[in-house]
Parts: sequence; C-alpha cells; structure tokens
Amino acid sequence: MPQRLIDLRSDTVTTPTPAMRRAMYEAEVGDDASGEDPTVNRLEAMSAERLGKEAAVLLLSGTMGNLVGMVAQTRPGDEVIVGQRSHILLSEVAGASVLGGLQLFAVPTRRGVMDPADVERAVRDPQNPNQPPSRLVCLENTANRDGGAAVSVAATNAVAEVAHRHGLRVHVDGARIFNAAVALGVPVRVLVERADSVTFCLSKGLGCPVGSILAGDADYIREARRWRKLIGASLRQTGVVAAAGIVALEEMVDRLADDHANARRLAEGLNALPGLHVDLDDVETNIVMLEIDTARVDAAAFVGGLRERGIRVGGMVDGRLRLVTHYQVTREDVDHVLSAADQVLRVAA
Ligand code: TLP
Repeated sequence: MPQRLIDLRSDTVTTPTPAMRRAMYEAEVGDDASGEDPTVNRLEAMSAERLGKEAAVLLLSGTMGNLVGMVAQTRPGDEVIVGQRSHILLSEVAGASVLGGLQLFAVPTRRGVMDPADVERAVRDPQNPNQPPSRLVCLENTANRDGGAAVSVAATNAVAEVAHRHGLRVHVDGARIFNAAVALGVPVRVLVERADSVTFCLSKGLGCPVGSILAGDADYIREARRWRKLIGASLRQTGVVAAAGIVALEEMVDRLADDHANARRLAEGLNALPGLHVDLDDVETNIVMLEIDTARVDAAAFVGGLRERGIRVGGMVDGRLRLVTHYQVTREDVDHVLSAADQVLRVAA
C-alpha cells in the first residue's frame, strides 16, 4: 500500500474538494473584466453579505488582497501602521512600498493584538510638515506568526476606535478570518464590523485552489477594481475559480472547528513526548508551534524522520516548527503523526 502523505506545512497545500471540482466543471461563466461572470458576481455578493460589507471583489491571492486593499485607500507618501510580526510587513516583498509608494510603520503586537496606546502614539501629527500622513492601520486575524491567534472583537474595535478618531481607516488581513470567527464563536461580520476593508483567503483552510476576497464599501471596491486592472489581474472567465469559492463558503466554514480540534489533539500529543513542547494555551485555531529541546532532540533529524514516514511539517518560525491542520488532515492522521513522532524520537535517542 502506498504511504499516506500527511502535509502539515500549511493549509495552503489543500487541494479542491470533489464538490468544488464539480462546481468548477459546471460553472456558468462570462467576461468578469466586464462584470459579466455570473458565478464571480455571486461569490462576490455572498462574500460581501457574509462580511457585512457593501461590496467585494475577487483577487488572486492573499498578498494581492492586501496590496490592492491598501493602495485603494491611500496615496503615495502615506504611512500605514502594521503589526511588527504581520504578514504584510514580513512576507509580502514590500509590495505596498514598491507599487503603492507607502511607508510601513510597525507597532508591537502580542498574540496579534495591538495596544491601542501604541497605535495612538504611532499616528503622525497632521500639522507637522516633516511627517508622512498616517492613513491606515492594518490588523491581522488570525495572527499567522503568533500561531494562529484569534484576535477578539474587543481588541479589533479598540484599535479601530483610535484609528477612526484620528481619521485613519482600518484594514483587516483576514487571510484566516473564518478560523478566527469559528474559534471565537462570533459571526465573521461582527468581527470585522469596524473595519473599512477586509480580505480573506479562499485558498487556505477553505480549500479552494485560487482566490482571495477584498470587501468594503461600494466606492472603495470600485477603486480596488481599478487597481486590480492596473496590476493586470482583471481576468475573464474567472467563474471557473469562483465556483469553488461558493462551495467553500457554503460547505467549508463550519467544519474549520474540526481542524481546530485536530490541532489541539496534535498539540497535546506532541507536548506529551520527551524533548517536545507546545504552549497549549496558544493553540487557538489550526496552527501548532512546536518547540524542540535541541539539547535532547536533533531538530533536523526529527523533521527528516517524519518526512521518511510521509509527514511534512513547516519550516522554523522564531525557532519553532509550524504544523498546520486542514481538511485533508483527519483525526486518524493526527494519531498517525503522534505515533510517528514517538518512533522518530526513540530512534534518534
Ligand atoms: N501565508 C502563507 C505563506 O506565508 C506561505 C502561510 O502558509 O501561512 N496574510 C496572511 C496572514 C497569511 O498567512 C498569508 C499567507 C497571506 C496574507 C498571503 O496569502 P497568499 O499566500 O495567498 O498570497
């Protein structure tokens, strides 16, 4: 029997479900660049409705969602306040600076949460001719580098209050916002109620092959469509991709709770093994950050041993290994990973 592959590197490795593939095959399509693709239009309307925003636009990736999301509400020379561990700052190749002429200003975060006082301090003095105008604050939910921490409604609203009081807008990089909503037990629209713009990814835990949604008010989304065209991402019969997104919103959101339960089971099991440690309180969604006691366990040998057993884990983030659950990792897979990890540790000992 061929070895079962268990890929815990990211939820981006998910492949479309059979229902998605059927929907893609059968999708009714048209010229999306002219607003004539009925499947794209339906996905955008469904997404806007779910997020409680007036309008939404389909983009190709989370990075594109954040880029278009930022540039459509700023001008070159503006400053954007971001978390110092945010994906926008650390992993999006300075796109906002290169293409949008924006300066990023980083403030500290704790488990994805910004202290409103830090945001207040970061806002520039509009009367000072030496300073760039602060225009936007970007939050990230869930916070990727903080092991998928879910940022609460209260924490989001506290930052939005400061931003709005100073005339700044608020963008939420919600690549995994549905994970946050499910973990917190609040409707996603409540979570982003005070945000002026929000993105979410279809191609992470929701399982689609391509796509991110950007939502906000109608004028803003019109401007976002101009930027989408400008960067060459205004596409044609995009309904073949959007069809998977509709299935994702209908079938893949509530089940994220299973991924969270599997992440917890994985975390508890790994934490019980010698030489491994997981901060269990920090496992809120589908990401597990695994610390290896390198005095006892050779990290490279551990990763290599798992790999030989068909298990792939993510790279090191801040000295910890990242393991991500998703719909293609079952509870049985988790148990298999735990017994494989146990075996690898015994062989390595
Ligand atoms: N995150 C990916 C990549 O870093 C590889 C991952 O595996 O976690 N915002 C957040 C919070 C993200 O985690 C990511 C991707 C993005 C934006 C960008 O999305 P894509 O990869 O679709 O451009």
